[in-house]
Amino acid sequence: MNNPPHLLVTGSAGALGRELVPRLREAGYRVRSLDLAHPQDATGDLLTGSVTDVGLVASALDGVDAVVHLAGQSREAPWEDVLQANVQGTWTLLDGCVRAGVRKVVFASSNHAVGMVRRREEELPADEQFRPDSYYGWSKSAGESLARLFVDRAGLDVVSVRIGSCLAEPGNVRALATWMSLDDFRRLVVAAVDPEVTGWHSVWGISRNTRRWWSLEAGEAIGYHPQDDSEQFAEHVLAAADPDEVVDLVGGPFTATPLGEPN
Ligand code: 15L
Repeated sequence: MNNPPHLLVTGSAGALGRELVPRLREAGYRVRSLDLAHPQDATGDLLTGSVTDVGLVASALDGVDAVVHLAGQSREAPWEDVLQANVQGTWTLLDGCVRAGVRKVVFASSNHAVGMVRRREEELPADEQFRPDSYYGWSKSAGESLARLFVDRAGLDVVSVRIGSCLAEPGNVRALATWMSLDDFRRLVVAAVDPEVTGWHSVWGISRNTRRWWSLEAGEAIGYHPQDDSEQFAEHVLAAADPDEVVDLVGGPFTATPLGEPN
């Protein structure tokens, strides 16, 4: 790769960030990390503080070519927390990008933006209409909508990823369909930060799972060609299956959690 883009990863110390950053570095990317706190053994270009801090975000964006925005609440949480971390944080980042002249943003949205959608015969497109399952899911739909505003009105290029279950291994029956391997996540980010991917794109963040019911088409269109399949874990997962597990709604267990109560 000639001259890979210089990246900022927000939420770099979170569950996804701490897996993604080393993989991107290994793939040859220069990465700056921003999080509320960093692990003691963290190395490299680190900035510490909140993504809602306008001054800090301006410093974090200085000199980078693209941002992978993972920071924020990643599960159900009280309304005020969700608003602050996910809505205010995403606005601060997007507005900061415009001011800093950073055009490309990869936005970590979530399947929970459409969590109440029920499985149907045809695969779900990656731009399925919003139907959040939680305050958290709503905040991701708000983030997508805000990002689209910044594409249309301020000329940003945004790839919004409706992430499924991004883990080392799928932990339940639902995740056999919704799993994204950590290496496929890196493949997706590498595809998305390519400067030739412009405008607005919404894609599903899943692997090439045999049991998937969300479409890979929009991802493939931007060059995301997942290589992993949860099927290798199926026997083990099915042997421990919970008969009451919610598997026919996109959002699975989030669809039954009381609103605002951490799950
Ligand atoms: C998410 O959005 C969460 O951040 C993650 O913790 C998982 O629960 C995932 O969705 C999922 O739906 O499996």
